[in-house]
Amino acid sequence: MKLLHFSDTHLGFSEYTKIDPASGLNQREKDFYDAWDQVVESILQTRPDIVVHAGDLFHTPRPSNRAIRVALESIQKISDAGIPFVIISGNHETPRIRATGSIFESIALFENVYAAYSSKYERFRIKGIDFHCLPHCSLTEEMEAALHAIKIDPAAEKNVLMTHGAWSGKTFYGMGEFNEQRLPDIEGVLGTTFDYIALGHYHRRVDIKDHVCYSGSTERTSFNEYNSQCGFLTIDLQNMHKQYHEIETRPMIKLPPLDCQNLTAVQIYDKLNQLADAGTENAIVQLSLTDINEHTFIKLDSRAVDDIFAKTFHLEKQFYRAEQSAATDTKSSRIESLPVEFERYMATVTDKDLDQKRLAKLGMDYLSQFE
Ligand SMILES: [Mn+2]
Repeated sequence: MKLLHFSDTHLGFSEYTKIDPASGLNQREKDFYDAWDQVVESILQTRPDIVVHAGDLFHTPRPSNRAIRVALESIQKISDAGIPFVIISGNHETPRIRATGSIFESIALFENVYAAYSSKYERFRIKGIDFHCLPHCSLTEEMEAALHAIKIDPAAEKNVLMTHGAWSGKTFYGMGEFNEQRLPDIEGVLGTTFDYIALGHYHRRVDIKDHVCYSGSTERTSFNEYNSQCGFLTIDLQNMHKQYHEIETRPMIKLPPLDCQNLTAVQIYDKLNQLADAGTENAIVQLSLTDINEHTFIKLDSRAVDDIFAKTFHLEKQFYRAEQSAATDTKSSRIESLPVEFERYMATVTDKDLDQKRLAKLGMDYLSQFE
């Protein structure tokens, strides 16, 4: 019994201003469709027994007509091929207001498609296997309720859990998004073991345990993912043999910071020419020049740097003057989602007169109400 697990396809994502001349589409938007097409191709060619998508099919709750067409056309093909397709909604496509309705209502109309998108637990039995689905829930209480609604039927041959969120064990697998869902060790909470847990949300391919896996995304939505692979997983549920299949995507490169101390502008251009020649063609590139002395800084021509990297797809430049570099050497801090920041703050509160537990709970409740 072969499962194909993919996630976080973010159809409809677009960035930068480059247009694909043939289609007139934003080129980054097209990159995401191309990545999706590669997975769909593979599904139709290798014909896994069941396909699971662990959320963030679309980048937004109201995807563009084009994004909808790309998704429906492919899902129609998978449906016509008789391959069951199980999908849950992620935080990116779940509407904040229920009255908006979900695009998944349309997807669920296809034969062989099983979609869970109503902020509650749903279970589908396909080919003897139970798929326990926990889609993104808008409220923490809904997630709690969904989690405790999970029921194992002894008649099922195998049990697969699908969910979308940030696994929070020793490591926190978050994306730093405001509305992301924190997932506890679900097996620990329920005292149940699943044959496989298909996770979505975290864009890197990670095994939490041998049978608890993030497949990662099929394209990169930010520089945080510059060194991650893009692709999908196949899992044989009989022998738990897993295989990761990388797909071809636009390279995203974070060049090592160039220390410009004691360099003249001309020397900097020389170094940049070498860097640009080392495989930055068609790539999204982040470049940072540090410790530029005042004199050089004035002479440095931003357009000349652009010209050196003319063959890149997109160049993101950061120039730091000598004193600025010193300032940025101080401990960098990253702002996470509000609940994470609140927890961090609570960990620093040492006032003995406070009921810490109660305060933490109250705070979390307010935050989730606000969300
Ligand atoms: Mn995502």
